Amino acid sequence: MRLGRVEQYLMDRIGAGRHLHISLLDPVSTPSEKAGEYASYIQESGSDAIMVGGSTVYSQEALDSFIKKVKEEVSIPVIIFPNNVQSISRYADAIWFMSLLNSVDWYYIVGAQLQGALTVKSFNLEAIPMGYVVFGSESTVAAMGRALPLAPHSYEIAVCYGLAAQYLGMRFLYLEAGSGASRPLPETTIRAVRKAVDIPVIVGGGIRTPEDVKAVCGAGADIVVTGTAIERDHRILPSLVYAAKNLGN
Ligand code: 1GP
Repeated sequence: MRLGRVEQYLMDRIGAGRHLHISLLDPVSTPSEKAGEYASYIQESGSDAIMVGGSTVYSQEALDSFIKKVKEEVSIPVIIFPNNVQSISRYADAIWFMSLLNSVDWYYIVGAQLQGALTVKSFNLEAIPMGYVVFGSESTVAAMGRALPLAPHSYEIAVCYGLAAQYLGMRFLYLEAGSGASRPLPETTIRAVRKAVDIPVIVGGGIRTPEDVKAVCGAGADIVVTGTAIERDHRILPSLVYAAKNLGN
């Protein structure tokens, strides 16, 4: 099977033994007129890609306009991180085609996916299959996605979800502590999942400092995602990227 351009780009970098850093821009909390400027800064800081999305994105029109501004400024891949069917834009390079595995609601496991599938196809958008597992009960994503969130230290269950994602053919696994979480996922959980699964592991939520990045990557995350840290003070970004890139596997 031939991988899409963005997936190949990610896999080449992971295959070269690198830890990737991806910056998350939430179009609801990022002023639209700043989209291009922020994107350009993210690329200059060395991030490997930009994810665009958030739990409360509600307008495809606004998302289109946001992504167009981002794309005008950068050459790194722009990947949609969708919360629902309105988060599909023809202007992105790819979309995480994701299933919220620990939702109790059919809609977030496969319903939104079947409703969005023809739109993804008609936009000729690269779909990258991903299993998404949410931890911590206080996050917006847990509430919006009707998740039965895992306790951060529940590594045994996280391993089972990770294996299930892999055996179902998903090609990435995202361990989500929730945007704005007070701390990143515990290293024990990341390490146990990394050890058990063969697909790349993405970790996000609550990663604020270079020390957090080192801990998460050291425990085995192939990709770290940060959003809130940059929103609070963008000057932290180069040091987060540096921490990921200078920690060999
Ligand atoms: C959210 O994991 C991402 O889906 C990023 O979380 O905003 O806490 O960096 P933060």
